[in-house]
Amino acid sequence: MALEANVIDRLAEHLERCQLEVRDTTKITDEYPDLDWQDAYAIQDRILRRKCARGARLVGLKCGLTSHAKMKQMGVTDPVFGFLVDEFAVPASGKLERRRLIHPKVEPEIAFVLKRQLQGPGCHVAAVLAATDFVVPGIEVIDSRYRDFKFDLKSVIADNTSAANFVIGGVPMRPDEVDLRTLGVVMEKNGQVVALGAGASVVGHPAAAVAMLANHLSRRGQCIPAGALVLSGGVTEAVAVDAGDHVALRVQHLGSVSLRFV
Ligand code: OOG
Ligand code: MG
Repeated sequence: MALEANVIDRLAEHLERCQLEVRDTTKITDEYPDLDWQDAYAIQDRILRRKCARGARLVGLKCGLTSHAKMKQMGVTDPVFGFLVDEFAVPASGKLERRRLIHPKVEPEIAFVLKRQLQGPGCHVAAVLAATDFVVPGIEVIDSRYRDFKFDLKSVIADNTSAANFVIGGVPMRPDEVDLRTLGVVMEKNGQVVALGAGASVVGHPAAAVAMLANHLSRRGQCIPAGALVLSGGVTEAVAVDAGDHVALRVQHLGSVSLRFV
């Protein structure tokens, strides 16, 4: 760790306030260029602790920047991982208030719900499939707290990988009922197709992203707990949204899920 504990606390408080007060900020590596990977995840952990202290519940985890489309869009090279709490969840076909977000974007995701915990190191696609109860379509709403959505990997990790909201829905399927690599994904905004892809866009197989998450956590002495919801990462580029927009995601065999920005 390169930063003092009090600096970690201060940066966590700053980033979380930006989220709660709906304002953007410069990226934290501008002020702390020596910030290391451990510091970045420590800041994220402090944000989670702040939320839990106020009564939030950890409900899942997310993988980010797991597709080439997303890496290219954001100008980065490696996946990142974040947390999901209950207050991020939006009911299926529900509404989200635009004024609570800085500059929201939506992305299509394949979500996993685990029936058994996943422990790395050495976690792989088959272990993920064996531990998965079901998969469902999900729309993630990301909202970087950084100005103009511009960041580097350490800054975005500290900012809980831009997590803001998510909605899951459609038809839950067991992982042996579908081929997750060839699943077609269609996202529409106001009835127009805005993003198209297939499961394999996510590191070759969406379950491989979940395995990467388990292996990442094992380096920090953690695992993915049973019952966790895991977003495997945007299949396509994220699409900007505004008040009045209706977003629908259709995933082959898994039905559809939607939300509206008001
Ligand atoms: C970082 C979060 C990326 C995904 O699915 O790739 C992410 C960002 O693009 O702001 O959630
Ligand atoms: Mg995402």
